[in-house]
Amino acid sequence: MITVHGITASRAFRPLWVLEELGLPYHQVARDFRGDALDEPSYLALNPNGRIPTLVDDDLVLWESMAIDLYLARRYSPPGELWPDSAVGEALAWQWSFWVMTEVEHALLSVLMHRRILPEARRDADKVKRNLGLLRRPFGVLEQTLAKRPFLAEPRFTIADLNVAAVLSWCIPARVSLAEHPAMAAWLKLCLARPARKRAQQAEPDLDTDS
Ligand SMILES: N[C@@H](CCC(=O)N[C@@H](CS)C(=O)NCC(=O)O)C(=O)O
Repeated sequence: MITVHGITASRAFRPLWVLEELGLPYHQVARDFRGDALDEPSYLALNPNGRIPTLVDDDLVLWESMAIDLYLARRYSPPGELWPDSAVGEALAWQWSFWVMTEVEHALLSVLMHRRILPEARRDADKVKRNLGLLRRPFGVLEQTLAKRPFLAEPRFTIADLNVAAVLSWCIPARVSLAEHPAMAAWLKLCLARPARKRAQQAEPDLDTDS
C-alpha cells in the first residue's frame, strides 16, 4: 500500500493529485505542518527534514514533492498517459519540474504568504512587489512555450504539466493576475479542471498521525 504523509492543504497535494490521476489505492496520513506532528521521532525516522510530503511505497521512503511525483508517474503510469513517451519527453518533465521549484516556487509562495496567509501585521507589501517582479521572467518563459505547444512535454497532459500547474495553482489564492499571460492562463485552467485534481482536493484523510 502506498502511504502519503501530509495534509491536503500542503505540498502533499502534489502527490495526492498524481495518485488520483493514476487511480491507485493509497492511504493518506493527514500530518499537519502546524504543531508537533513533523517532530515525532517516528516521522523524523522517515523524513529527517521534518517536512511534508513523504511517500512510503513498500520499502521505499521518498521525500521532495517533485521527486515523489516523478517516481509515481514513472513507475505506475500506463503507457501514453502521465509519463512521457521518450527520453526527450522525460528530459522535458525533469526540466520543467526543476524549473518550477527553482524559478517560481519561492517567489510565488512569498506573494501568497504576504498577501493572504500571514497575519496582517506581518505582511510586507514590498516583498509582494519584489517577488511579483521576480516572477515576470519565468512567467514570460512559460507563456512563450505554451503559445507554441499545448502541453509541456508531450502533445498531451503529463507529469510535467501536473508538477508545474500544482505550484502555479498558488496564483489563485495569491491573487496573481495572469491577464498578461493568456496561453499560460488557459493551460493552467485546463490542468486545474482535471477531475483527478478535484478528487485530490476532497481526499478524506486519516487523521491518526501515529499510523
Ligand atoms: N521542497 C520540499 C518542501 C517541503 C515543505 O517545505 N513542506 C512544508 C509544508 S507545504 C513543510 O513541511 N513545512 C514544515 C516546516 O517548515 O516546518 C518539497 O517540495 O517537498
